[in-house]
Amino acid sequence: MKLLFGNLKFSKESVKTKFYLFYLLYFIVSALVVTAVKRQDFKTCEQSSFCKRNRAYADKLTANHSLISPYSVIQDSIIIKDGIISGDLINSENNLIFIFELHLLEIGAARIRINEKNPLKPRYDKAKDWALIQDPSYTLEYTLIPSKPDVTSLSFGKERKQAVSIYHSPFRVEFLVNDVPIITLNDRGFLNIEHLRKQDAPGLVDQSNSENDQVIEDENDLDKGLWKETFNGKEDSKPNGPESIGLDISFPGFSHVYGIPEHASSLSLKETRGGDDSYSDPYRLYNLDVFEYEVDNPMALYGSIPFMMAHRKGASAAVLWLNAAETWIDITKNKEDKHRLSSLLGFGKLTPTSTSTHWISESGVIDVFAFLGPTTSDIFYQYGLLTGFTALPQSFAIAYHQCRWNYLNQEDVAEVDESFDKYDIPYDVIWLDIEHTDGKKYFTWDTVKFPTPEKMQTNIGIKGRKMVTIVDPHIKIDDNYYIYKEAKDLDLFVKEPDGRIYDGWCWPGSSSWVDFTNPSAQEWLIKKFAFDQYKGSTEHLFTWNDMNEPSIFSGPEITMPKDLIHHGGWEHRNLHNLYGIAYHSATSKGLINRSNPPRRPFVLSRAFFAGSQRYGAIWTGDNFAKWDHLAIATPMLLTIGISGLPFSGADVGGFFGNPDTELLVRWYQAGAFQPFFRAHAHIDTKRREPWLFGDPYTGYIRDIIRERYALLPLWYTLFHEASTTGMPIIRPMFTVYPEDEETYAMDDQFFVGNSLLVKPIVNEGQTSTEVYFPGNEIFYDYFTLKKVQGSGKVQIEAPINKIPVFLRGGNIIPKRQRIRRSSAAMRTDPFTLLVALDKFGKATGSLYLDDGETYDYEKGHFIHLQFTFSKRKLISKSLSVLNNDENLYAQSISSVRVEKIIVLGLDLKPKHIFADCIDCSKNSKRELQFGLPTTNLANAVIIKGTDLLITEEWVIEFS
Ligand code: NBV
Repeated sequence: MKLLFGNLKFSKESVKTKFYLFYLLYFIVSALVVTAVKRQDFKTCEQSSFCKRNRAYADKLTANHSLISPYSVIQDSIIIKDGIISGDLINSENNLIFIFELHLLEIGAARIRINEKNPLKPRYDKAKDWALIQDPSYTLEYTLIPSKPDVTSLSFGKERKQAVSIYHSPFRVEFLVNDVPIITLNDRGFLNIEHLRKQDAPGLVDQSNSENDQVIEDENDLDKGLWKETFNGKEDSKPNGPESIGLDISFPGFSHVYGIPEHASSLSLKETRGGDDSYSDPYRLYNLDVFEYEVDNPMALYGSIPFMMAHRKGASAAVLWLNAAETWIDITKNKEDKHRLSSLLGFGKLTPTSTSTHWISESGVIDVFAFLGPTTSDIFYQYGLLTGFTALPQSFAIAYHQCRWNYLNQEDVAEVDESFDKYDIPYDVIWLDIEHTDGKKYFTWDTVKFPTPEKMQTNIGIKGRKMVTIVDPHIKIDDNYYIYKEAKDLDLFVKEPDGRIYDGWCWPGSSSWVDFTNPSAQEWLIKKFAFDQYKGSTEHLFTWNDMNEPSIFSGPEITMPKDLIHHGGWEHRNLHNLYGIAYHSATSKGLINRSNPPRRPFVLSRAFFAGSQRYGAIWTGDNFAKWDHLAIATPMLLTIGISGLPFSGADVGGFFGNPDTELLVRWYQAGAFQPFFRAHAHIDTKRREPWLFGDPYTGYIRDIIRERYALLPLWYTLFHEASTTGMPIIRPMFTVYPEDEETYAMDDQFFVGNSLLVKPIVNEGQTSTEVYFPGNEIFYDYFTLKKVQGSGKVQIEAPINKIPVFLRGGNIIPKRQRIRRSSAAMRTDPFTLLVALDKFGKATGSLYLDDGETYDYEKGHFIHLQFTFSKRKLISKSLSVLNNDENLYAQSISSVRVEKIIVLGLDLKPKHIFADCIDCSKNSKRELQFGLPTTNLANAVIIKGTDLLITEEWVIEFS
């Protein structure tokens, strides 16, 4: 406790002191006593007045089929021009007019925007400025389809396979692919835009609520919270009154929807109204620091990506609900055949399930993107073109990270660093949490514990290792703290409605929060990372952004009051979910700019939004050292990955509590197959560095960390793929087997890329597990290289030293098998190719490599190889220019060899193996030595000690 609160100083004002003491006590008690989420700290839909109103509106329409949406297109208002269809809508209940625009986009998507035509004042519309990389271009490839007078239909895309129909009255939009509807908007009539109004405007308030009078018994209840809302004694002044938006989005014929992270929930999203296994609350998107979060829960967590994907046989579709205010999403599934689907999809008499979703946001405009696929990879690409692909990280960032709250001092850091060498365990990054600072003043050092930070970083830097320090967004109110002083003088802080700087409570005590949505604040923070500004920082130092939801101990729901004011006069309620990305973005740019020429940044953030993938990695926050938290990490990370943010991980070992040895070993095994691989622990937990457990456990941990290092070439190649195509790095089964319905809800096993099937063991005492091997394909045990017998569900042995991992026939994966102390030490190590043949004797794979640090790859300094095995020939071809004098990277590794090739599954054993170069004049055909191990079932051929260069194109023939 002393460590936690030792540096807190109290305000002189006694009232304030009492207030702070209350929170201090509250957090001490929370930390010590409570072992479960405090639900009462966080709102339910019922307690969030706009959510309640919109749910009630939906209930009214659902209960009474004669009621229809009051929104319709005003006759003759539709204009079609340059890929935009626009028109006016009228709400017949209050005669208010709205404008809608439908943009047909070049990327194979469409966008619908709806706003008030004459709002009292502008509604917030800036989420797009943070989420999108640019305003997407409209396609001119479209054709008007003749239809009834009250329907406007167009087909679009090069082959006109996509179509949209706008039904005028009631207003409804339907997207079709190959004439089959895949997304419909306002199908159920839940469109609801609470127009901006004056509180005393006669009739207006009543009018908005008259909509609810048939179903809601206590009408007054819905009036509550229109102009003022109180939660847990904290008042939201709501000067703008009600301003929510709601819309239903249906996916006809789809029984599974995915996405909308972050929730500790399953991959295939659950029903939130009426289903058998239903949650009672909608999924909530509101970036929150939920202390000791529970699994299997739709409660909001640290990040929000309002992206949802639907998938069924033959089709995938997705939507992005571009809104950064508090958002709730209800999900229902129904078996009614309202959509002509049975015949269209060839279901015969079977009625397909459809999924209907209801999106409710507190403020802003309706801005929805519909991605029309038709495949999941098309959607990943379309979404990436819109919000940006993940930034290619430095290579150290995908290796192993060692963290704890906190490494105590420089000696501790040195000892941990040396112990990794002593116990022969590779690691790349050591992390320092909040205790490294002088009184939680970020960008400073506790000079007693860390007197020579530069020296400390150099000491680990010379081993090729890095350090990360935490930089949180709460800024201690202290005129002697240069960061506070500068931000105050530059007028960068978030304000109270009355114009005073907001003063809240966080780790340093009284704190203020910089408004990173202000461009001047972005500019300012970027500069703070310059080496001469952040004293004690070196090129070996990288950054961790925590608490950026933002987490505020004294705030409502442990976050920022919604009526605080940001740049441009916008209330916090409009942009809450952007605070984290705005902070992450400036931090990441700061790290890029501090070096000349620029270097790739590494910034881990806890809060995120659509587009955060451009700035770095995220993690799933404060999990528990419990088996169910280990289990939930897989669906959580898969969900985040398919929502455009592939670089994510969960604290290995579990943040709270002490894992027993078995749990820790299992967690390392799972973590080694997460894109971001970091062990972390709460300050009150026992030390748990890998060597503290003794053999055989330390050995098991060592083995799996080493395996991660051996597979770094595969991981890096997958990061490159993600950064150019949007493909997730770890992939749900349904994205790899889109036609296999068995996989649609599967979230306890997954693929790394398309080649490694992983099933983490997540139950105590478990030593075998059922793995699903789809598609009648060949799989090989990754560790023993033996062929898996059988397909479908197969029982697999999984003793404590083994995580079930399988290599899928048809794939070639690159590895580096020399054991080193860090990834940097592997830079010029030779490669091993693991070739796993499918039943046709074929396989493909690739390898992407560059310097792993700079942006030189943008200028052609990289190698990208394509490996193919077919007709008993293995060919390595380059997808880029290798021999160019200007490819400095290729030059720098020109002596690196492929030293070993293992081929699994050859039908006939080879008698001779010859290697030759491709397209080269020299006569270089030579015979290679090989071995034929007899002990395994996979007909393995092992070629060792080859002289094949990684920077040459070559062919190997198995005769
Ligand atoms: O900075 C301390 C911790 C950090 O270790 C953790 O990873 C974050 O998620 N931080 C939260 C604040 C305190 C949590 C109880």
